[in-house]
Amino acid sequence: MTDAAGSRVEVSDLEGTGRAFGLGPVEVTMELHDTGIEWSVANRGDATVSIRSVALVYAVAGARGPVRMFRNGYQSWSPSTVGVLGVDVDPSVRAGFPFLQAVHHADQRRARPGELRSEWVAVLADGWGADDAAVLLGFEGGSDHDGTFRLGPGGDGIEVRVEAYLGDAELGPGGKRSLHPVMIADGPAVGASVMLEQWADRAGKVGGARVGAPFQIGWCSWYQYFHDVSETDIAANLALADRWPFEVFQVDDGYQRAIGDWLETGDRFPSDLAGLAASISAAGRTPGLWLAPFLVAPDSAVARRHPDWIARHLVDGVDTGPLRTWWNPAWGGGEDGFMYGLDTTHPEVVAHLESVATAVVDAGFPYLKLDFTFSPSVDGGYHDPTLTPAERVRAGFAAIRRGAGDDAFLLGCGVPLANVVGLVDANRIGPDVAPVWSLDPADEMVAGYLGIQPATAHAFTNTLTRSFMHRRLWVNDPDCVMLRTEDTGLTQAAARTWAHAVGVSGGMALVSDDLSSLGPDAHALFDEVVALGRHADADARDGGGARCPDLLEHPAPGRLGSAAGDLDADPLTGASHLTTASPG
Ligand code: 9PG
Repeated sequence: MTDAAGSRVEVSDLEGTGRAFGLGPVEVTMELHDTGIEWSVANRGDATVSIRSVALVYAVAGARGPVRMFRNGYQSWSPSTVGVLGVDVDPSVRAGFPFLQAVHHADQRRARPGELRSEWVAVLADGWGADDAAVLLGFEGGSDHDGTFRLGPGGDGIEVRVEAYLGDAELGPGGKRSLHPVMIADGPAVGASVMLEQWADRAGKVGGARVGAPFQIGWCSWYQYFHDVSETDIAANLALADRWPFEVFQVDDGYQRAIGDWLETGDRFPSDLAGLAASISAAGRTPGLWLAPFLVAPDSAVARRHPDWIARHLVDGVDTGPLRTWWNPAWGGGEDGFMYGLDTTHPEVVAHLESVATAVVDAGFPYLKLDFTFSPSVDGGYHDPTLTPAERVRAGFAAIRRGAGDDAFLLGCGVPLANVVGLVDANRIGPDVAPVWSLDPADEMVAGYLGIQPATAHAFTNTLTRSFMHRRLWVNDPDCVMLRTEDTGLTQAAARTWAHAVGVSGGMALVSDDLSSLGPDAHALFDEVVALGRHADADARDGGGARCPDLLEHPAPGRLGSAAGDLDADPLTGASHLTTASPG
């Protein structure tokens, strides 16, 4: 077998249509149109090749600069912000930490020095003026492979690489893969959000997006109880829920016996899953459950019984053991908190995921939060090496959808967003909130990656910059509002800013506080969030929805407008002003 791993097929300054060219046995065919690129890659040789990526490189001439890029992050928690070429640095360049890079980028390798990247879609603009020219580049899909745009120095000026990322997927002799077409559109920088909406409309249609779920109002256990949540906590909050408009009551991380053993509850939950769901249903709420379906703790029953279900860690092609895809000491697991990644290309794993999903729905949970789902995208040895990372992620989600049924509400989290259109109903679109607005640079845990750490400002930024995704690709989950007024580092003004952003966005409205700690002001604020949210979401269903008008004007924008109202915030301090529209 020829292993061309790492080789890049790149084309510079290709003109004309229908041209084919080869590099060794690999042949790329492209048609360039004014409105985009259609392309495919084929193996004309007689041995299997593995392909890391296929890239078309545009040389950009005459940019005055500074050149800006709206950088869409890879997965739910990945920051989505504007970067300036020559000023900002891809976080991987500072980190040099493939374990974390695998979580936040399609390609876990370091970016080139000076290069900025965006996943799935990007907007580029030259200069800082509102009327300056901008161009949108966007892959129409992400089900077959990821797509990365890289803006960097090259030749005498600037290069833009349009990269179909296949992650070393093998292509047999005579094999051919169509690549997702790339859409190209241009307009003034001030219209960046409009171009993104048009792209999302297209990608949603191509991907058969599920965009019809009802407006979501609920309670989630995570941001008050974290891993230590108990059945008593759930019961205490359920007992206080009568005065709240929650439809969903979602049990988050902490109920399970072990990561991977989802059907058994841990010691703090005397009831089994069916009993837990029954208590929530009896209180008139829809039971929701958190799972990290593609992770297994090394000492879980599933990992001990089925060591062959785990992806392998390869070093220069040599198997060095099970693939570790995440680390969380609070989960225990027997290896200092390292978790293994399930191999979603293995037919038995697919059957297992399907049966787990069926079992949790049958136990009474029609709402599933599927977390840490980037796991199958991590580089490693998989049972079927012909699948791309995107296809591995999607295979896992498809199994869960089959098992859970068409009526279940699936919420992706920590999910490579491009990979799951048409399978999920909703996706988390930002990092975790926390009882603090912003972090100090000294809080940075991994060089370059401060933006992924829990902080309300981080969630706020993505809620604005990814507002165009809502009801076009799925329902947006901005993360929970923070209503508490004690034991919090959030000022009341910042808590209101966040609540208003959630409302104006039209995304899911979830509370995650101990309800016994909340007074009339918290009730009033949440009522306001729900009213704003219903209004904005109804408009989104009609093709409108929230828009960030200053998307390209700052690294982190501060404005969000929708049918419900206009929010104007200072992302540095969390201060804001809301102008509400009359109720529609
Ligand atoms: C449960 C939590 C909650 C939360 C999810 C997710 O980068 N990180 O270290 C990181 C850790 C946890 C995390 C997100 C990122 O939280 O977003 O809502 O469900 O898991 O463990």
